[in-house]
Amino acid sequence: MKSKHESFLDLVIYQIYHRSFNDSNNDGIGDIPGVTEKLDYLCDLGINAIWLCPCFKSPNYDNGYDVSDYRDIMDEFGTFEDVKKLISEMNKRGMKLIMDLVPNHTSNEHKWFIESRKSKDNPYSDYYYWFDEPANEWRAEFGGSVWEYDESRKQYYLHSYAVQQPDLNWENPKVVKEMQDIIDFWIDQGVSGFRIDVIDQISKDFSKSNCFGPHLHEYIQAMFDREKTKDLFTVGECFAGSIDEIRRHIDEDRNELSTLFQFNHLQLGRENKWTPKKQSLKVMRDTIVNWQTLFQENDLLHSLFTDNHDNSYLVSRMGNDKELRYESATCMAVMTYLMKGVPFIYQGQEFGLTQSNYDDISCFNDIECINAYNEFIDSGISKEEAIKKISFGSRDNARRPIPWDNSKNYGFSDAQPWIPVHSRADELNLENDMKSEKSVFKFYKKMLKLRKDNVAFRKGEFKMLSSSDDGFFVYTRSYNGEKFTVVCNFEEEAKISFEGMDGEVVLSNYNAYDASDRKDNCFKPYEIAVYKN
Ligand code: TEU
Ligand code: CA
Repeated sequence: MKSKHESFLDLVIYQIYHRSFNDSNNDGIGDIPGVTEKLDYLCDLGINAIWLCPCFKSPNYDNGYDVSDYRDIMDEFGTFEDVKKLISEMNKRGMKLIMDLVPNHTSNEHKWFIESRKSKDNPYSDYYYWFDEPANEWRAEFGGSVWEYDESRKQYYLHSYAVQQPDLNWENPKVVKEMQDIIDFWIDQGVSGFRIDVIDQISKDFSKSNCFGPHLHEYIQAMFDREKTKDLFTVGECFAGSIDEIRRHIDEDRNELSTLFQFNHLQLGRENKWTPKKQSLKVMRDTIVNWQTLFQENDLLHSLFTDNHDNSYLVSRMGNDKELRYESATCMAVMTYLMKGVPFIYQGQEFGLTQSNYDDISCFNDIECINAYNEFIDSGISKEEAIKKISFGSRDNARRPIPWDNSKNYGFSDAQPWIPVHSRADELNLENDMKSEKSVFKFYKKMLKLRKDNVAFRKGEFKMLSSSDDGFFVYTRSYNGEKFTVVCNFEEEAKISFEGMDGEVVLSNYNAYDASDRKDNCFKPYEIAVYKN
């Protein structure tokens, strides 16, 4: 790895869905000053960068992923000055801000679309895809056809997501230029990088697929292969399936992206979006190890994450979020964040938040799950069955207000929050976690410190010692003679013995710091140990 990508291995990124993070002015909606208030908390945890979900002007059909002005801030979230203040407070603490760029689509309330729909020959007419007839049979991510008829222009436009999210036409050089200008505008405000929403979709082939089209890399380079963007950290949301495809996006010599998000491991623990499926951490291990090995062999920068704003917390799908919540949350953290790559921690994960449980559709807000619920009911599925599916799969599971403490509305806001709080907030709030003997937060903090203090965890070689038949996971990280052996046991108690396990225990989730205490090499359910060799 060259020095630029290698330096990104020092980042520890925290993803903030600010609508649900912290409400500073008590209107029930989390906001930018609310993020600023929590910077010291994040520093204490060991975070040095924030990925902030979209905070731009938006009518909020998809909670900010439908942008109506890329250069201004949504009123609910504060002002432009608030963002500048956030950046300057972050700079004081040596933290970097990664903004969320949404280049594939805008809001239908964006000025470009308002103009574009007026006629076939206005300056913005080719900013979107317009056809006289639907060009194909594609289905939109949030239900229905991707083609929507527009009465004023008397044509159909493309929307890969909601009707209110028309896809931009990147074949139009003016669109490319607009996006470059937006990127530059935010660089000038002091932003250090971007997470790029569905980057794989900006080029399409209407006869084949609406992602990975023929001009994709040309467009990515147009955005990021420029003098002004050369120091940015960029992570693309990208469903690349093969290592060759991944290499085309993040090979350092191609000047495209720094890294990308892989999603295979997030599909685990469920049959599909709405139906659970019991699966052991063994499958997760195999998936992680596969990518870890391929990225390492190809000298590519990997991203390490298990949670985000589009999925319920993984601890509930792949771990035990009841009796062994602390153990499984910490075990999954060690499996993930002591690997080689850039860690991304999603809000709430650091104190072991889980899936919520609601049985009334009025407790949900997200466009995807509301549309899906209506489709379930229309297809004859009972209300009980439909709500069970929504409760399991809704993205709102990751979007409930963060329960900070035991005060009113769990410290999120004095006002009624915009969406009902986490159904287990009485039990699972940060204050309780901090007071507990088994604090997930304190464990995360220790783990991140270990990563920070030891270059082996950041730059070191990864090697798996256990085999894929084992009900546990043992690996080493080594760099210039410095070496650590990491043991993660899964749900069944197991005898584990490998070279390297005689070293000093530097991290444990069972308080088993003295290796000589361990009887018969026995590891308890979800027990982890990290040995320094
Ligand atoms: O998500 C795109 C994406 O990958 C979807 O297919 C995702 O699986 C979706 O959440 C369905 O559950 C990105 C954003 O992360 C998401 O929040 C936005 O809604 C979407 O793009 C459209 O901008
Ligand atoms: Ca607010």
